[in-house]
Amino acid sequence: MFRKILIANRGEIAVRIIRACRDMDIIPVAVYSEADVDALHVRLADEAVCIGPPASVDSYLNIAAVLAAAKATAAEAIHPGYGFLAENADFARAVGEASLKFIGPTPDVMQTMGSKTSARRAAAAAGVPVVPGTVEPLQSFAEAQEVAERFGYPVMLKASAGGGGKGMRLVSATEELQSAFETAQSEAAAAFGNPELYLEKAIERPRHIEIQIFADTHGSVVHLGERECSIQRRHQKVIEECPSPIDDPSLRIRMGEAAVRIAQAVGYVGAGTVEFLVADATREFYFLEMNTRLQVEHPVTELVTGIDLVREQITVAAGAQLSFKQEDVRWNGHAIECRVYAEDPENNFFPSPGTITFLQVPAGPGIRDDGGVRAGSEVSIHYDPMISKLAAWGRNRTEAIDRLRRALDEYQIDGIQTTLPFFRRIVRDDEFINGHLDTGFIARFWDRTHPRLPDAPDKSPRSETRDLALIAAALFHSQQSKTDSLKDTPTLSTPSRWRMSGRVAQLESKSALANKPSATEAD
Ligand code: MV4
Repeated sequence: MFRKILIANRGEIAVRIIRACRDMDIIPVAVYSEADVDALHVRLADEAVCIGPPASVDSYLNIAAVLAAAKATAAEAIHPGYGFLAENADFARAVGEASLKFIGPTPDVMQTMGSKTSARRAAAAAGVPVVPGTVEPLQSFAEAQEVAERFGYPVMLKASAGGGGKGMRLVSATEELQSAFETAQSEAAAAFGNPELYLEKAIERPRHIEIQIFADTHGSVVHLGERECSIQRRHQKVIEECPSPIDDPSLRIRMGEAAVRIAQAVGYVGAGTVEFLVADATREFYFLEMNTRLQVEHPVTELVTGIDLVREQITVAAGAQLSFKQEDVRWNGHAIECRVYAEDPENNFFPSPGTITFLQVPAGPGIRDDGGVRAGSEVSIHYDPMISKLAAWGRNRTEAIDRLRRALDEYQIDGIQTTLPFFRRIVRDDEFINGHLDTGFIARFWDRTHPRLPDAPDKSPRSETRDLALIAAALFHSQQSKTDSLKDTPTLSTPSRWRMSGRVAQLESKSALANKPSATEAD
């Protein structure tokens, strides 16, 4: 077993990996940029090495600096976390060449699954349904035209070197194809240095469901069930849950076995995730892509299966067998995770950097917060603005939602804007509560909760200004009702609706006793 592991990452995932090291009596070594000198993961590690200036390219993406830090601290292994160098085959190769252990799959497998076309080819070879479309990159627009006619519109143009929805184009009719083809090509070239595209039949209103798999170096490949990831905003997952509200054991087995077949076919080792699109009505599923890293949303699988995925990654990298067989895996209860971002939901989710002046993290029955910040933390513009993930476990989905609601109401982060108010509304939304999820949920939710009056300008004041204005309105209203006490005027206990820059806001008293109005957007 390793004595010392270097974590080539920052924020909440670095803290998460440090915790697994602590549980295993392994010395955690942190790396940090000059912007992270006071970061939580630096404070929690035994040793910490500054690897460069704030910009990621000069620090967390700086392979030479990370390897030098590992050498300087005599770390035997490197855990890449997710993002940054986690799926960089050159990095995984360089780690091996430096006689260190990369905690993850081999560079070759990482490379194979990193190309969307070679991943589709591997899936098809393993007998796993892929979305109908081209397996090889398109050689010309003429070929795209011919294939689109053959599969029938709508079709999806995708970048071979892409993923996560970047460079993806939905084409609904033949007259749109040429411009979509040309823009997708130039976007793919700009984003990935590779203009190659492939084309698929578009699956309409799909669910995005992924399967967690785990393989050791002794031939054992196991699936740990699914995660529902359909609640996304601009291809960023927002809320993930395990199991999927579909909760269909036969679908879980069929998708799980398909994911295991792919992992076996490519000689996968470590934690991996196979992403599928699921057509809700027919329950047909199609391979999308495979992620060769631990995912952000791994906690919901851990909460339901009781398995520590980071611990298993470390023991498997050290050559041990998986601590469980397929028949040992049990799914107990339901878990839902919200990704808490330093973004302002009322300002088009623009990043909201700044200093956290007050932090109250929820706890209690069934609550887990994987955070990477503390009071005083500087949320900087250099890195992804995700500051924590809040997960709630319950015996069933209803209890998980109730606990998540309680925890979100308890959560308090001052000094920056966050997506917490956005989640507080989602967990009260009927469509969400009913579990009718597909990749269009957020768009529909946003339209429902931000009805734009016909003549309304689309700009709304920043959230705290809006809240202050609404509270002022409520106080004015309550003063009015006092002065007109003789008249039969509605009190605050009966909801009153106020228009604020074209948005309809509902004022209701939080409780008769407090008679302190809460100002929330109308759901
Ligand atoms: C699709 C699709 C429908 N049909 N491919 C999105 C990113 C990457 N994981 C692949 N994705 C999709 N590929 C076909 N043939 C739907 C998605 C998709 C999606 C599309 C639009 C808006 C949000 C989405 C969320 C998840 C998946």
